[in-house]
Amino acid sequence: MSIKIENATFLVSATGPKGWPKGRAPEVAFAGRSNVGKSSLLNALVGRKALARVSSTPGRTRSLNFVEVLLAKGYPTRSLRMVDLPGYGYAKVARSERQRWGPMVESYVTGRDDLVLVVLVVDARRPPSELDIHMAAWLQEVGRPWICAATKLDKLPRTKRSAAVKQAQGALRLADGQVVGFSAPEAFGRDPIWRYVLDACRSAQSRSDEDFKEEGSR
Ligand SMILES: Nc1nc2c(ncn2[C@@H]2O[C@H](COP(=O)(O)OP(=O)(O)OP(=O)(O)O)[C@@H](O)[C@H]2O)c(=O)[nH]1
Ligand SMILES: [Mg+2]
Repeated sequence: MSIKIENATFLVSATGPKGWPKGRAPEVAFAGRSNVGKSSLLNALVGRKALARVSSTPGRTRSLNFVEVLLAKGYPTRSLRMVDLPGYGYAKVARSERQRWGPMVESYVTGRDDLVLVVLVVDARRPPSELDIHMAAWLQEVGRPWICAATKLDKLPRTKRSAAVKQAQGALRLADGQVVGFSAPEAFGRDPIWRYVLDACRSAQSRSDEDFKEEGSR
């Protein structure tokens, strides 16, 4: 499967619920440590170089950045949004900035009705950090569907890649296949992530169709 995207555009940058886009569409959010490669992963998924800003300075993404993605005709979900979340764990970000991170991400992940999937991005070259494990446990606790992308896999020799993915899977307590090995420059890992994204959109859609039917029959 190679996803066919008709268009992808930067929508809006928001620091709180008032700035979140109006109008319903399934959303997929990318969470993870600062500088791990969230924005690069988002860009690689939609096949665009600079929709979400990538930088050499960690902690660059400081608000929620919404990207609108329109898929080609024939997909059950044509329109969805991808949300680049600010990264955690960067010590040099001012304390005041770090204090804003919690509520900004927390209110979105717990309160956004249209959030159908969170992709937790970790660095394939090292074991998930305490903060990553904490984040995973929190996603589990709030009951959001989530998967993990172990990125920068191109920086590991081929012989070490599957062990790195397995290590992340164990540390984050995920099932087989739920950690996807990824590389932005080599663009691998795109297909399995898209499969999760489309599945999540589809199950959210059928849930909301059922709610609709139930409302009608009441
Ligand atoms: N080799 C390699 N480098 C990558 C990959 N993904 C990201 N990078 C590099 O890692 C750095 C950080 O990437 P970003 O995508 O800006 O990371 P981020 O998680 O969005 O960072 P913040 O927004 O600061 O939290 C950049 O220099 C990227 O070019 C990858 O898959 N492989
Ligand atoms: Mg970023």
